[in-house]
Amino acid sequence: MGLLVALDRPGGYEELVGKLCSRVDGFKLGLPLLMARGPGYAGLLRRRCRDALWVADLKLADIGYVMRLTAGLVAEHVDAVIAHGFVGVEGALGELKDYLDSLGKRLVVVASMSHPGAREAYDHALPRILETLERLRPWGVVAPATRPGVVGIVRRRLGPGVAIMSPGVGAQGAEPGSALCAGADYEIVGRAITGSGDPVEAAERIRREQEARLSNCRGTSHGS
Ligand code: O7M
Repeated sequence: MGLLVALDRPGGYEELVGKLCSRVDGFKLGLPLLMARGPGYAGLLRRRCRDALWVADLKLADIGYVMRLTAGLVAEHVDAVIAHGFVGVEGALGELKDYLDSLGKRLVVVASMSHPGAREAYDHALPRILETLERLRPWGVVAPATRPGVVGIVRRRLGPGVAIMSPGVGAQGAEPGSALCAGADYEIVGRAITGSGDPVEAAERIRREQEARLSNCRGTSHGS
């Protein structure tokens, strides 16, 4: 059971990361924050919480050459980098994965998204993206907590060896634990924690809700 906090809004997060460090599993750094503060800020935050999983959410979608250049700017400061799944393996995700492998870093690929517009194109592409993921075998995959059915499809297709992280819990309406019940390893939560008057209390409450829902669904469906 995992909780990743999305740090998106440009701002200072040193104190928050220190407070949340023992309560969450990792942090996902969004583009607005990385663009405003620069890639080195990821390293500065990381020093506040070394054992957490640190993910740069660049949502890369380009040719391999450019994705490697972009990922290379931040890779030394994080454990994993996120790219879009629709760009394909040859000349794109395959090159990025080889590059990150050579640095000892992990690739996380978006299978589908959490917002309603994902139904317009992304969901139609899911069968093809699953083929890409089967060939590529990235360390992690992003699938939407707002549509746990998609999380289940990804888990069944890729098996237990991939880390699934699911955004959409809280501000976008998904309940804590709903994606975990569908097979995700981590739920990504941004505003419900970072926008709360008491982020520590919010993170602890979400943890409790994840645990409650997970023990409930495991009890009723044996975790399937
Ligand atoms: O909890 P929120 O809604 O404040 O933030 C959600 C975070 O998850 C935010 O950082 C988004 O960029 C991210 N996200 C989505 O909301 N939907 C997606 O489909 C995918 C992501 C994501 O993390 O992609 C890697």
